[in-house]
Amino acid sequence: MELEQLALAVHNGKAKDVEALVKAGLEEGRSAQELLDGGLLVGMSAIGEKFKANEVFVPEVLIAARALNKGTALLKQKLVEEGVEPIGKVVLGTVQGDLHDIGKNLVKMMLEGAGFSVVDLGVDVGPKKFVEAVREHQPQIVAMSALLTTTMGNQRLVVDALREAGLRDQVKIMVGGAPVTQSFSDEIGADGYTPDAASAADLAKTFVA
Ligand code: B1M
Repeated sequence: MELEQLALAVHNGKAKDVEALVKAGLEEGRSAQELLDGGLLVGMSAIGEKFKANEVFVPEVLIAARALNKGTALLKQKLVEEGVEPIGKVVLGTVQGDLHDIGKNLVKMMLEGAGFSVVDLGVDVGPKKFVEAVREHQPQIVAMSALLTTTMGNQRLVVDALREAGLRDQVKIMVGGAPVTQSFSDEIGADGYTPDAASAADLAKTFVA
């Protein structure tokens, strides 16, 4: 099998092809790392770029992510055996009072597609839970999503709670969601904002580079 075929299968959301190609690659003696970096993540990154450019939309990304997950599930054990480390850890959640999770889930997929491990706290996550998760998981990055003008302010509460807990300087804080802007991010003391999920993964990479 060729790595390009594997990347294309992820890009096109062909989960069964991804499964077959990963199995074939492993049988040919390729490392899990090679299949991940040279195939699966290349395909996911390509779909992310197209999503950013509005050339594909949410359904295509979800289908590609499903195909990616098929591949990573097959590689998981091998990756552990090969000692492959994720490039960083992110604690992610939709803030308190907010139940929207489609965008957050896309951010999660893009982050995982970029090689991060993600601790997903779900929706309606209060400042205390973010603080506890940072203590427990020691991530490099905290990422928050908010879809309502009435909940975006709760991102500030998380920044403040992390500061009060003495954890602010240990993490980079990223914010996003439809009503959020760069100036809002600056105002609440976050480290970065991006308008879409693919650029969120790009920004996260700069934080661990
Ligand atoms: Co609600 N909703 N909703 N809703 N909903 C909106 C957001 C709204 C704009 C609709 C409208 O009135 N036109 C409006 C908000 C108005 C405002 O505050 N300005 C609204 C409202 C008012 C409400 C309720 C209050 C309605 C009611 O009950 N009266 C209620 C609130 C519930 C609550 O949260 N407490 C509510 C409920 C719901 C549903 C449960 C029915 C459902 C959510 C289902 C779910 O998420 N599982 C829902 C939906 C689906 C929407 C719309 C239609 C779509 C949102 C969405 O998923 N978009 C939305 C209207 C719209 O946008 N057309 C609307 C697709 C998603 C991919 O985009 O999440 O923006 P988004 O993510 C983007 C970027 O923002 C970015 O990346 C993604 C793209 O790449 N991004 C990040 C997101 N997080 C990021 C984090 C980052 C970086 C980028 O870094 C960390």
